[in-house]
Amino acid sequence: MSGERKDVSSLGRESSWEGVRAVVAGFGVSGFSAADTLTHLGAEVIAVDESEGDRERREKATLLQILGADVRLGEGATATLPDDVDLVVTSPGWRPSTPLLMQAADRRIPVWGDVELAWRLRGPDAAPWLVVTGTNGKTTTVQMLESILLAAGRRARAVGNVGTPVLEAVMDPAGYDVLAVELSSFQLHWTSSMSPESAAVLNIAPDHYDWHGGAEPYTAAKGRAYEHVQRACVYNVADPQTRRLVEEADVVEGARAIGFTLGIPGLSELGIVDGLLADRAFVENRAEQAAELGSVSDLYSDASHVVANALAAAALARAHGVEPKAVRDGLRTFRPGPHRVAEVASIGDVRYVDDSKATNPHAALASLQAVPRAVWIAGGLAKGATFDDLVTQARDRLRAVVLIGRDRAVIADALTRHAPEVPVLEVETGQDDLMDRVVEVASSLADAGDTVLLAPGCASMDQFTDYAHRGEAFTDAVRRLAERA
Ligand code: UMA
Repeated sequence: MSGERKDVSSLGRESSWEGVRAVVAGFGVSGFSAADTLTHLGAEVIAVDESEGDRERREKATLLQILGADVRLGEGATATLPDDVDLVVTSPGWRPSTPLLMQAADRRIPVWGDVELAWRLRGPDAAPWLVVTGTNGKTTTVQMLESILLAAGRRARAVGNVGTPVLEAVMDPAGYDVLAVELSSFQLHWTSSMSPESAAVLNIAPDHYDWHGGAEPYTAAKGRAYEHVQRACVYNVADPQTRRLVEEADVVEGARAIGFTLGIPGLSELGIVDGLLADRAFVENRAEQAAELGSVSDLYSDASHVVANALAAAALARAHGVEPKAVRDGLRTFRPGPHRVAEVASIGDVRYVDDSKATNPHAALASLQAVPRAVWIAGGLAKGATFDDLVTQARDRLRAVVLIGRDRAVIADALTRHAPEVPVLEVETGQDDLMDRVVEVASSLADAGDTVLLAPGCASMDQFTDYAHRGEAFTDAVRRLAERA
């Protein structure tokens, strides 16, 4: 190794990045945005990814190479950290135990996530961040929040884990008034200097333990959302862990703790009174008054997790200064994205519902609790989670279970332990017509009034590209079944 390492700790948007040698780990959505931004700032960028990827990725690589970056794609490209590196910017999917990141730790090279880089590159009049995290509901919540902010006339955008990298919004020359930022536990793990205007942790349940190494580090990563919050730390009254994280956070003097509850709100809380969303936190006379933020019937669903998400989004918007009317209008016009409790068809008195987005047991349980009786389709990659709680709580709603995917035995074992009376059928992996077979088996087990529910409680990548691909395969198979019926 040669050359003295450059200190990157105080570099921002206006600094000179010339001569800074930065390795970008991963060339997916966030890796490209990081490599592109750093190249434009004048850094010497080496982007590495273990996979060559598709044509689009190779075209992006060519583009960056023309701009002067060194893009190394394919097997072996990520094995060794190059010499003379000043900074590593990692993609969220990379585990801290990945050899390249371990080498960076051994050599005491700073490792930032793309979100940390984005925070450091905000301009002097940058848009404040309203951060949303939690095991489930964060994408829906951040999109509800975006809808409210737009209804209030703000130039706002939902960014982060929802799909658009935060860096893209931060570097956008047109700028925004405010950003609704969804952050995953992976992104939070690599974030340290962020100081959001407000932040909400919606709930905490087992997920991604394989990445973080257990419950404690996973929860701690979620808690980072509250660090350095300026105005409001929004927590879930029904989930004491979220409140504890607020209490443990080092916030800016004057920041408030704001609860949301499905019950009647106390002081400094948002909640429900006679079917109305009520704010007892951001009103003049909190002791005696509440502001009405619309009605539960305005929401696209009255399922309890949807109401809870709406209250959290409303709390962040109210902390930002949004008027009650805009909260109501934004929530009323909001519709969720596909594969989130989406009704696909009704065939002979049986409903078919696609909740492929339910990628952990907590989300799958919320889905099961919204139907009286289900033929439940589950399985995939369990990510270290267990299903005992889910089966115990949902047992009485299960007509039957159809299991798919690599970790299906984890669910089968929990069913044997806690619901031995429920019929369980396993559909072998690796079949071309997997979802046709699954839907056929599920429909043969369903009675009139039942719901065939795809809420896998697992990630999809053992059999599908992602949860959307899995949901589309299910939807297509149900449509084919409807045509035959
Ligand atoms: N890679 C390696 N070596 C590794 C691991 C990954 O080379 O050891 C490469 C892969 O080949 C791939 C790239 O790194 O090309 C992937 O990076 P990534 O997995 O971090 O994915 P991105 O494309 O950068 O997308 C990420 C988020 N992905 C994950 O957190 C896994 C996206 O969230 C997010 O939308 C995007 O940044 C923009 O911020 C997706 C997600 O599944 C939707 N999130 C998880 C969830 O919601 O449960 C957390």
